[in-house]
Amino acid sequence: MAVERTLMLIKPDAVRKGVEGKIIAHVQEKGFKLLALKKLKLTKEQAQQFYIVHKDRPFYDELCEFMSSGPIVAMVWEGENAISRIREIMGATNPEEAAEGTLRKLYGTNVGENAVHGSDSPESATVEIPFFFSRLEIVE
Ligand code: 3AN
Repeated sequence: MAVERTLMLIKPDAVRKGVEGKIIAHVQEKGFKLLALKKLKLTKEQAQQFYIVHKDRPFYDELCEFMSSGPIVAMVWEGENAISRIREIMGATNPEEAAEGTLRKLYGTNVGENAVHGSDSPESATVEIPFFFSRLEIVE
């Protein structure tokens, strides 16, 4: 078991639904520690940069349009195996296929607008955390 840090985003669909507090409480109740949190709105260019690994996928433009369509909440969470465990708590990409009780099942809209993002590997977390937070903003 390793203590890890992961970046999580509450996407514009979930912010529009007003479920930010429920999502934060859900992750806290699973035993993770919140180290950083902010609400912000990405420009389309910033969304393109954040999702650059998906640039060749057919949904890239739609994804960046959506992610810049309204405010999001960015968070850093810490805990044992936080990266894979928070992905489990989030559920499958498509909310219709996500397991009962997962965040995407509870709060997702559709496969593109699926309520939350979580880093998918230690390498991703290492890039994604500093995309949103400076070292001084991450409080243990
Ligand atoms: P995950 O976020 O579950 O790791 P990825 O990495 O396959 O999923 O996709 C990144 C993001 O791209 C998803 N969270 C979702 O918002 C969007 N996305 C994935 N598949 C589709 C699709 N078929 N159509 C539209 N958007 C998609």
